[in-house]
Amino acid sequence: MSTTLLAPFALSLDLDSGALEPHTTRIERRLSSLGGAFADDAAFAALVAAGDPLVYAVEQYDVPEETGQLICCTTVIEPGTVGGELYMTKGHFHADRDTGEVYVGLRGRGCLLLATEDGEHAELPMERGTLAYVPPRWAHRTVNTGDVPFAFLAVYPGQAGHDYGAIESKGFPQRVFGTSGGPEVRT
Ligand code: M6P
Ligand code: ZN
Repeated sequence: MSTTLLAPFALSLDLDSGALEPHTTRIERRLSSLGGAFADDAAFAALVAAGDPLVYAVEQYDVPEETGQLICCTTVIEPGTVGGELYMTKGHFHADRDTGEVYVGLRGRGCLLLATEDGEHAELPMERGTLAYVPPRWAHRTVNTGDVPFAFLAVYPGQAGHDYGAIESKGFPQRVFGTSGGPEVRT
């Protein structure tokens, strides 16, 4: 099968906010869609009941999910905590494990959590200008470790796909909490 011949395009990426215009998809993830991700179930339930806050949004200009294409999207994670644990993305492996990803930090501060199926783990601090490489076979999740929205650009292969199942059942080996001394990664 040959790759779809697309017309070239250029988008406007706001380097200060992460807004991508135009975009064809915007996914907003509210806290209720992150069930089981945070350690403190009672704090989670109370925050969902009190208004179910927006945790993060992803904007993307869609291209076909096929080999050879590159998917570009931005993610903006709001500042906030659930029982002291900092707001984060769901996190995923790629369904096609043989695909990597590149992240570029745009705004705020974050931490990229990585983990393999064997339990190896790594944590990479991110800020504006950080280019972080997610090698194939590493699950990845981002955490907002600052006081303002944390925004970053992601580019990954069209055939990668998202596998959320393993993370939903096993989680990551590390959790990141906000403390008076700053963000603290606990394993
Ligand atoms: C980045 C990319 C996307 C991903 C998004 C949110 O922008 O890795 O593929 O969808 O972060 O992460 P998640 O899908 O784990 O919620
Ligand atoms: Zn990914």
